[in-house]
Amino acid sequence: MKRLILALDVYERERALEIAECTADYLWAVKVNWPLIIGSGLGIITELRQVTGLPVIADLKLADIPNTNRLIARKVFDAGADYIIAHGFVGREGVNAIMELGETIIVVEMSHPGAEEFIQPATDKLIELANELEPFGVIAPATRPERVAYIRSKLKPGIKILTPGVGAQGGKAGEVLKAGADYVIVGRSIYASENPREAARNLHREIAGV
Ligand code: O7E
Repeated sequence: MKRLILALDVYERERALEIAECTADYLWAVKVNWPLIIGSGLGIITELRQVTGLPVIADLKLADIPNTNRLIARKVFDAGADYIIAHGFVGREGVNAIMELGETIIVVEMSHPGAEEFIQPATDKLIELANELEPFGVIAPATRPERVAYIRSKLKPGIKILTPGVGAQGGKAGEVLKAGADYVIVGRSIYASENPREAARNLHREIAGV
């Protein structure tokens, strides 16, 4: 089973397509964030699907009023995104507006040190929100495997846990998968390496060995 998600945080269309194509064999999905959408336009989502045949996750971390979330999500799903990532702290209506249009992933905790300031104190409530709405998955920090284990223990079975923070931010794929993550999200350790295909293959092997 493939459990690796590529965080394709480059600006340039050509480079993005090249990296996605050469790593696709080892990926479950490709995640696009604002850098690539700003650099290459929304059409990159359609192109990535065509080139890789993989699901595309639009990591927009939507955090707006329901109507604006809906307006954005409609265009992004129309462009071919399979999943959209949203913040839950705006309240259930904001998340629901996206879930009515397609598969959604809710952030319950983030991977950077600053996540301890505002997000971590709200994690329990965000887990409750996820358990109520039953999205495809939630985002949890690969940099804190003990928090992933905690989130897994509180989260309804069936809701997937996707974890960014492996590699450049210090997280280890093996540790976080053992803690209960379903997928790991990796950016710089793949796209900024000299040989992205080899980097993805090595991660894929590490994951397969768990
Ligand atoms: O550190 P890297 O280069 O491996 O990239 C990690 C990617 O995951 C990058 O796109 C970043 O924006 C994203 N991310 C985190 O690093 N930490 C988080 O807490 C959340 C995300 C993320 O994927 O957001 C989903 C909401």
